[in-house]
Amino acid sequence: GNTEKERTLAMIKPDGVVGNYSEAIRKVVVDSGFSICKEMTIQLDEDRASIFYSEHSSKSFFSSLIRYMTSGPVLVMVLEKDNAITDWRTLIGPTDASKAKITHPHSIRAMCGQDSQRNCVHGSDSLQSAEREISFFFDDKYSCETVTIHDEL
Ligand code: DGI
Repeated sequence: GNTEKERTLAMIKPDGVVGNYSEAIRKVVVDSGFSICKEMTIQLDEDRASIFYSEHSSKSFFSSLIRYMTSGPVLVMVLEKDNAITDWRTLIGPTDASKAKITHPHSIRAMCGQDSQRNCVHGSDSLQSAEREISFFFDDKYSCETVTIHDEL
């Protein structure tokens, strides 16, 4: 039969890109068994950042979040592996990077984030979010060649 691996959207946020963490993060990604299917560096504008984070539009931190997310380029990646969504969320650690440094010292956010806003990386939080966020950045849905494993047994 065919086994579909799972995909998630990972993003290195402006503080991560500017702080030169992209290579270190890519190494963690690959060492943790993810395939990087797609990768793109992009400068978000206010409209696009607002749509990406629309679920937070009523929050007090929204305008600050959009200013931060548009302050420089981001690196978006489609990652693929079994259980990619949950495993990437586990690797990046809790939202507040200052807390992550204490509770999850080996997480990516502990490595390169600073606080609850400047937390260096993003990861989709559900299958539904992953599908929305991947198609938000990438239109070629079937371009990841490693997506299907043809089991011989
Ligand atoms: O899925 P996460 O990124 O871990 O967290 P989330 O979906 O709750 O929030 C999305 C982003 O919004 C988060 O990565 C940074 C920002 N954010 C969340 N909570 C706060 C925040 N920004 C500020 N300034 N203050 C917050 O409390």
